[in-house]
Amino acid sequence: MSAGPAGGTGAAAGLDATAGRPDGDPSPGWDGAERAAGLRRLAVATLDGNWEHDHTVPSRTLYPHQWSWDSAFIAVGLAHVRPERAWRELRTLFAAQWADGRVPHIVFNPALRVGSYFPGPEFWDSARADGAPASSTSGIVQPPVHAAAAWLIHRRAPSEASVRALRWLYPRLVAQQRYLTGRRDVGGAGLACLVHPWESGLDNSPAWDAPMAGVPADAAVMRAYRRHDTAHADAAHRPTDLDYARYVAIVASYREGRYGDDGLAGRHPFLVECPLLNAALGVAEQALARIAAVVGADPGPHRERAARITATLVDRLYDPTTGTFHPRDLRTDRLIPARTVLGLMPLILPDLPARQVRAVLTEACSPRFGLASRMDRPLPTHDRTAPDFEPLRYWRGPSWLNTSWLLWRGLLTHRRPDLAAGLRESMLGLVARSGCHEYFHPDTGAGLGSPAFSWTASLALDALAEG
Ligand code: 9WN
Repeated sequence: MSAGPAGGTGAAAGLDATAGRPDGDPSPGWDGAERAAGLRRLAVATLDGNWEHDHTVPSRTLYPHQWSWDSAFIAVGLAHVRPERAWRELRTLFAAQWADGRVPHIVFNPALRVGSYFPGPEFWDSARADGAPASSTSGIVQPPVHAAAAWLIHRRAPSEASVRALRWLYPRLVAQQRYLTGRRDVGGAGLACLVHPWESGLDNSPAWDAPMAGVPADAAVMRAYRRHDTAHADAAHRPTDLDYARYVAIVASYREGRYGDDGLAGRHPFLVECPLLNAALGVAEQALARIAAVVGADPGPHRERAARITATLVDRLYDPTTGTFHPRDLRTDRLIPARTVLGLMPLILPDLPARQVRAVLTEACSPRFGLASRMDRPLPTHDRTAPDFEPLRYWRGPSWLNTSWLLWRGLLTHRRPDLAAGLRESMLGLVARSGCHEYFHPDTGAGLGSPAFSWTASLALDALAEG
């Protein structure tokens, strides 16, 4: 393996970065400084346009509230251009943290009219749950990428203000971890489980087809609701009405128990351990160890927990016969066979054992995902060779910048500058050609979904700066 990633920042540029970059200038090597500057202008304008007094909306049309993991990705990009806003983004999100430590996947903006998103605050009805915050939120979570984001922001420009921000965030990030590894350890092995496909962030991934098939629901239920997404995006690209009926049924079941986690194993219709959510959990402990050292807390327990999470992830979610990671369906206690981009995500773990690093790289570079130092097509979200690969439908094939960015950070961590450079070039090329779209056609690179999507803008900024 090569000695360090392009740009020479070594393992420092992974999600557990140990050193920041000295400046915010885009890499002059990226296809000409002018092109990089144009991209940067577009990204900043997109983020500014989506700023909403104390947070950034993922998209003004499709997603007009605040989303949890979006905010973490957004903050990473904002750190390069609007550092104060990066901290504000995280503070606003964590101000809506529940008493049990869960960070809700949506924080609703009370100023918006009823019906501006489905399912909205009236559907989630968080006010009836114990320990919910004063603001209306959803009751489920998303992958905990926030501690890593906070660390990247601080490393980007360490200052008194960033140390203050870390001090405020640290106990909240610890509580978030405690919730996920405590109440959400339904399998009892030390990993967190998803109670809804939305918690994965890759909502409609083929990985969820098998567990979703067991959720009793009837598409006709959706006649009682008004879907907001299909009014703003092509219905053929979005989940079906039957998918939505199941999404709604799973929320209804969780809401019935007021979002309590006791006894989930016996009563909840969807329980899955996900490689991405748990890899994020491990990286969060690595980041917390570094943050602890800055705020005067003990990094030791975080390091120990990080090592345990990685070992358990390998033990429970790695399949030596396929050579990749798979989600585990806790209702059947079986690995889900679909080979999706989720299987590559544990590469973000700096302590992933060499055998699994090799396996993930082999999988990523196979025709299934096409990772290469010169990529001819963008990284898809599902195995291109699978019969259920769909180039247009949500998370079932198209390319998203966040999954590419996570893999890119993993490649930097594991010192593969050749592959990291190829992926970065592919990511930036997509945005330069098609704009800050929500996602991209995995063959042509055409922009799909929302045209002014925040994390596409922010992660492009981050990739530009780390070149
Ligand atoms: C449901 C906001 C979110 C992202 C998810 C993405 C999509 C919502 C939806 O948009 O999910 O949470 O309505 O489809 O799948 O990853 O956080 O951008």
